[in-house]
Amino acid sequence: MSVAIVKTSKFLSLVLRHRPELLGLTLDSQGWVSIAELIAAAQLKNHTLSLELIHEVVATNNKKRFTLSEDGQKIRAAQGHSTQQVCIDYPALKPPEFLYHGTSTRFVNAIAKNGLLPQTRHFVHLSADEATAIAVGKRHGPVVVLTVKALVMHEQGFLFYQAENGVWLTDKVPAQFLSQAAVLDSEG
Ligand code: HQG
Repeated sequence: MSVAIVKTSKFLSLVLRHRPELLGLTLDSQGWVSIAELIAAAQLKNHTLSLELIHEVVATNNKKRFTLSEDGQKIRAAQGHSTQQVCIDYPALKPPEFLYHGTSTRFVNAIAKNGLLPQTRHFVHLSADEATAIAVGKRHGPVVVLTVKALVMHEQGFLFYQAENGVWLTDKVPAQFLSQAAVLDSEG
C-alpha cells in the first residue's frame, strides 16, 4: 500500500473519528460529512485530499474503516469514534455465543476488576474471531485474548451492535462475562 494511502487513512481516522474540529468540520450525529466539504476544509489546512485518493482509501482499506453514503456524497468512519459530535444509532443485533477482545497483559488486572470499558471511544470493540482480536491487542503490547460470553450477556439484556465493517460493539463487559482465551507475546 502506498505511503499516500496510509497517510490519508490515518488522517481520515483522526478527522472522522476523533478531531473533526481540526479542520473546522462538523460531523452529523451519524458520523457523516460531505466529501466535498472535507476536501475543501483539508485544502484550507494544506492537507492534500482528492476524491480519487478518498475512493482509493475506502476501497483498499484492510479494515474497511470508512464507508461512503449510498449516493456517494458523504463519508464516515465505520466505528472507533471518540468525538462527542457523533452518536451513531447502530442497530442492535443478536451476537454469536462468543466474541473476543485482544488487549495488553498490562491491562488485565484492571479489566479483571472493572470489566471492559470503552475508555476514550464510544464503545468497547469486540472481534468475531481470535485472530482479529490478537491483531487488535498487539497494538498495545504483549497480547491477551479475552473471550466474551456475548450470547449470555444478550440474554441478560446487554445490547450488541455491529458496525458495517463487521466490528462488534457494546457499552461495557462486566468481568463475570470474561475469561482468558490465550496469551501470546507481542511477536506471537
Ligand atoms: C483497554 C482499532 C484498563 C482495552 C482496533 C484496550 C479496534 C482497559 C484499551 C479499535 C479497560 C483501549 C479499538 C479497563 C478496556 N482498564 N484498560 N477497565 N477496559 N481496556 O484502542 O479495543 O485500527 O481504544 O482492552 O482494530 O484496542 O483504529 O481500543 O486495550 O477495532 O481501525 O483499553 O481500534 O481499529 O484501546 O481498539 P483502544 P481497542 P483501527
